[in-house]
Amino acid sequence: MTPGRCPFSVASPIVLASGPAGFGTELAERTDLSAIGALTTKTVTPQPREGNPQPRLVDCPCGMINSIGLENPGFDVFVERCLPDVLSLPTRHIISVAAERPEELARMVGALSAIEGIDAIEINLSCPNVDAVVIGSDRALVGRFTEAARGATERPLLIKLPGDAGHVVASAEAALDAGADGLTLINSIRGLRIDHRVGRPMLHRETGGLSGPAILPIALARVFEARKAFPDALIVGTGGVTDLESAIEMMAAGADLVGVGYGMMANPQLPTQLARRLEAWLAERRLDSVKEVIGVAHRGGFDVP
Ligand code: RRO
Repeated sequence: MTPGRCPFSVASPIVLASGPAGFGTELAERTDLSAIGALTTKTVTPQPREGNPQPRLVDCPCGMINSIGLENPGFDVFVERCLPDVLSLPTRHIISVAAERPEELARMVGALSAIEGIDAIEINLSCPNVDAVVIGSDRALVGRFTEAARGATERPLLIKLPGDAGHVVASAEAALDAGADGLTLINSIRGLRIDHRVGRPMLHRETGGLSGPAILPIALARVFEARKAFPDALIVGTGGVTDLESAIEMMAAGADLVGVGYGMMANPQLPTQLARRLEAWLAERRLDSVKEVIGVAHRGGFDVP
């Protein structure tokens, strides 16, 4: 199927969000990736990064906070040693990259552009675990980074923006004006937990990114606002989707594709289960296509007898 504005066909609108699935190879041993729409790889950066010191994961009611800190082997090692395995996985491949400078971003995107089998490139401008300014919160920076990436590839380009920093529709407009094909909304939301017994932050880095059902309403609002402002943009809605109902909500808000991240950490089978349940639900409701669901909240909802 080709949901909404997606430039390539997918087995399902359910996709794996960047992060928890890593580069997908371990997950592939435990679940059928051909049933899901796409795998988005963990973000890679120009240089290798060790990530933040432990502890860097903490539970929350309705979610968790991570401060992984962009741990990755670096772009060159990723391309040489990991990417061939990623591209052999039986699903669509969205490769996530981040950089501190537009020139570095252009180098990575240009190199990816020359490799067959990459279906889209996601530019992560919204990692909450960096000391520098979150690029996605500043529309001028979003424009500059998107322009650099656009100049280096003709592949579908997604810009991943934060849900909680700056004016998301303004940043989205800057990305689309600079030539992005679509938006991934949203990243995790900056959060904090304190160990009440000792009165200190529970994560070594203090704050981190909150994900899980706790952020679903925030993600829905950003997707809804972006869909209203940009009827033709491809939107990947990510944030707190853990069941069929929340996946339908995300599509109704305007998402063409629905990213699952947190939900697959507890249950690696969740994305394939969701893909199956969505298909069964569409058949049960006698909906011919997911296009009838995507953005339905902007069109007065379903005709419910
Ligand atoms: O690695 C991380 O700390 C991280 C990244 Br790159 C991101 O985009 N979102 C997140 O919650 N954690």
